[in-house]
Amino acid sequence: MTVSRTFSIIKPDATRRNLTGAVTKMLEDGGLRVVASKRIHMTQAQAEGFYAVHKERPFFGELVEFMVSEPVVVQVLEGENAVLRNREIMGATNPSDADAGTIRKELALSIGENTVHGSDSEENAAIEIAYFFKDEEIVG
Ligand code: DAT
Ligand code: MG
Repeated sequence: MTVSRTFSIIKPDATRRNLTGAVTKMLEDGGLRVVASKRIHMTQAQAEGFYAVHKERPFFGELVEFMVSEPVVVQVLEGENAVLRNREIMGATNPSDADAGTIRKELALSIGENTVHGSDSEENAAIEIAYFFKDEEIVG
């Protein structure tokens, strides 16, 4: 068994609707363990840096504006094939394309306000974890 880590954000649409616990329960029920967690209000610079890969996309401004609109909960998740497992639990980016039982199908409001972020590769997971957490904040 290969235990690995991924990075997750419970987005503003979820914190606003008091769904931090509901989202976390779906992650835990899916086999992932929260090994670091903090509630933060992202700055504009933090959000722009985090989503820099999308800066040429037409939705970039809207995405950054949304991510700084309310607090978020950033988390490090651990489990077997954590990156892939988390993407399965999250469901497709657009909630109308997501499978039943996934976080986005059950809880997301729209393609923009889609409740959770999850790293898309092991390499990006390491970069994203380091963007928000110091090593000593992660307790496995
Ligand atoms: P994911 O979050 O599933 O990895 P992504 O990396 O392609 O999706 O995009 C990052 C976020 O940007 C996504 O969670 C919501 C927003 N987004 C993506 N496509 C969008 C679109 N067509 N319109 C509005 N927001 C979009
Ligand atoms: Mg992505």
